[in-house]
Amino acid sequence: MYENNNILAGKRVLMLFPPFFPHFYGEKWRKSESIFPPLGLLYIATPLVKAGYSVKIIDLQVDCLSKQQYFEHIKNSDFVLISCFTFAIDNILKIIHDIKSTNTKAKIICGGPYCNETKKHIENADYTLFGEADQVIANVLQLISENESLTGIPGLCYEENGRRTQNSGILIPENLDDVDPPLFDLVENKNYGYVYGIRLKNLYPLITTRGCPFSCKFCTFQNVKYRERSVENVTDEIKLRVDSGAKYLVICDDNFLLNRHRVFSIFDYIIKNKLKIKIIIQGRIDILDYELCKKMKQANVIMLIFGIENVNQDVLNYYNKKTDVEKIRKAIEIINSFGILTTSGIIIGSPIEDYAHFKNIIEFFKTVPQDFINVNILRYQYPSPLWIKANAEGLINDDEKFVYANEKLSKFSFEELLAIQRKIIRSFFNNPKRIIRLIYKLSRHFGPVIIVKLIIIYTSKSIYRPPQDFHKASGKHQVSNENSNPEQNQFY
Ligand code: B12
Ligand code: SF4
Repeated sequence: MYENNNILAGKRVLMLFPPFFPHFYGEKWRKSESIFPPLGLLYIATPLVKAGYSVKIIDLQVDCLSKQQYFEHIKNSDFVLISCFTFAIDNILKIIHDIKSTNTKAKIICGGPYCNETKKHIENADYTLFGEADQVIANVLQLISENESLTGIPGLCYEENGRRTQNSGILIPENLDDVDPPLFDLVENKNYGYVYGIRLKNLYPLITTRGCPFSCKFCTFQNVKYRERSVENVTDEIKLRVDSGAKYLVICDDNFLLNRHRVFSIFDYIIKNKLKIKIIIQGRIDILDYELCKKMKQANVIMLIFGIENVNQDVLNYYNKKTDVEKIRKAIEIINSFGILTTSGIIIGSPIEDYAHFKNIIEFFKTVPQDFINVNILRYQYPSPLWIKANAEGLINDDEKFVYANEKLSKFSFEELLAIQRKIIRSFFNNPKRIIRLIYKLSRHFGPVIIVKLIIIYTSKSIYRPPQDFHKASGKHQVSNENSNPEQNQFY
């Protein structure tokens, strides 16, 4: 049953990636088109496989399990490791309940972004481990197996003699070069690589830095020390992926484009070694200029994905984004001049935004050669600075760990913001020049077939998934239109 048994294989480790949607096995199971496998789990799988454990990864978003299969996996495990995302928390609690009622011997260990952000033990789990677990996980499993003391493991929370103990500190690897790369072999038969409904085969994610030196007010990722892998360590992994058949590489650091010298060195390696790989980069625009774009073009970068968040300077300042609108405009123009695709994430619904701000967003995108946008409604998520402020002001209750902007938190109801979101997206794509440019760029980078696929998807209106899908899963948000103002609705 376990794919990577070796002679040392002893204890069986089941790694679970829970989905956001309510039915995660059985007939009502709903597929999510995921771009990447769960990277955090793949990172911690490497040391466990190395130590001789039999490791199985189940991504409940992409693996369609019958009820029987789901419980079989649980029954046949000595350890169940769960990666915890906030949106999935209700499902995580259900999974823990299922494990406890099926396999009393299995030890449940939780970790991941939700745990790191909330610093809270997951109810009924045996252990919650805070921090980046790469260098400590094998040790934790060994100590548990041998019934040894766990007091030396920083950031581990567990029950001892009927009392909950939380060891002080958390472990994050200082030198990322000491961390083994993620073990993609464990998910090689699963279907990943979906972007806007289209599957790009042989697409791999790459993380070259961890942590972030910025402090955007809406972001939950605060005070995590910024660290870089060395150029050599990164290029070794790039080579490894290319050798194993990768066609696309998505660099999904929060801050890849931060250290100019390092970024140039990585691209120089790709160019010098004529690596046949198409690169997509996610990040900020801080160091972007003509020289860097030229280098990117030579290294076969085909798309840049930015969280620009807004194109109103007062909103950017409100979010503490530390960037300016003119810089954003210039960056998009330069990137476009090299034929590279751009996607930007926009957030609407801050307390200072009114219709004039939304009109500015629409006007801005009429004048810049941007190819795609994602428009998201501002999410107040614990423990972002915005959530903490709104909570202190009594606008969000302690148990509402994520709430979308609504009439209490902004000048608009959630429904009005949804309508504004649609309006911005429609206006963005209702632009023949943009569509022609998009068709040209897409067919150059991905071949003409992609255009047909995109047209089908776009006309069936599934090009973006409205955020209320998550609310259905979490049940936390009440949509209200009590404060709708018909006059203002003219905007829609
Ligand atoms: C790359 C990335 C993505 C990728 C890939 C995600 C994936 N499947 O792994 C894509 C673009 C697909 C993505 C999508 C989303 N993402 Co994302 N993403 C990131 C990003 C930038 C890096 C994640 C990463 O790989 N880090 C490197 C690995 C090594 O770190 P890690 O995942 O945290 O794992 C370490 C520890 O957490 C821990 N750990 C993890 N799991 C477990 C389990 C156990 C048992 C233990 C002990 C330890 C442990 O050890 C790991 C190794 O050190 C982070 C921000 C960040 N810098 O972390 C956001 C982040 C993880 N994403 C986030 C969100 C919200 C999303 C989306 C829901 C966005 C959306 N609205 O659609 C989706 C859904 C993801 C999904 N269902 O797969 C949030 C999560 C917040 C939260 N509390 O849940 C983050 C933190 C960004 C943020 N600040 O808001 N994301
Ligand atoms: S939004 Fe990005 S740049 Fe801003 S704090 Fe979060 S991770 Fe850092």
